[in-house]
Amino acid sequence: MTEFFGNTETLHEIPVIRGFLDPVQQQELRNDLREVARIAPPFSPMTGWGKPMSVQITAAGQFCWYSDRKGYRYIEAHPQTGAAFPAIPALALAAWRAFETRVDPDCCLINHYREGARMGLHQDRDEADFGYPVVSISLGDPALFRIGGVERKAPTRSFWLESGDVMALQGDQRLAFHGIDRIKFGQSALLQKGGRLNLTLRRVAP
Ligand code: MD6
Ligand code: FE
Repeated sequence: MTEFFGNTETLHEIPVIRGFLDPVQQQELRNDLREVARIAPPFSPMTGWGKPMSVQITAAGQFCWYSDRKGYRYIEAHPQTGAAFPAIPALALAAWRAFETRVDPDCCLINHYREGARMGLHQDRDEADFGYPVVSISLGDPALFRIGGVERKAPTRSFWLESGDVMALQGDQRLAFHGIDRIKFGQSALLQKGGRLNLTLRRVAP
């Protein structure tokens, strides 16, 4: 049985478990994700205005989020290989279960931030049931996370997410706008070439 440490704090009303994954668990999950990336190579989806996103994405589980000229949607086969996505790593499932025990996630979206990558303010609203949380795991370099309200113009606040931290958007915050302003590239030695991995666990199907 794996044991988890870490302290839950509530940052601006967002539950964050600092150090949910200890350094050895972070390495184990990183190794599992290397295998996921070998089977399902990361790609850069197109934004709504025809520019590729600065993050590269891939997924584990049944579904992967996808975007092209036709819009946003979840897909069940890799856009280049046509293969199904690999199984969700055990440590990622453990992070989900810290917040939601009724059902397991069917999507673990993996975002890779290289130097200078960011993610604009967005809502996660392509899933069937907003009663389930979206649970996030951070690995590698620290990232400045920004979150506002359910309306784009609501005021925002920011905090840093570090390697091993787990947090969730749930309840009233499930549809809050959020994004990543920047990462501190080169701070962490977890990833060979530096940068940051963010995993978001979701329930896409009802
Ligand atoms: C990131 N996170 O941390 C981007 N979405 O790189 C997200 O977009 C996110 O952290 C839904 C719930 C939690 C998140
Ligand atoms: Fe998101």
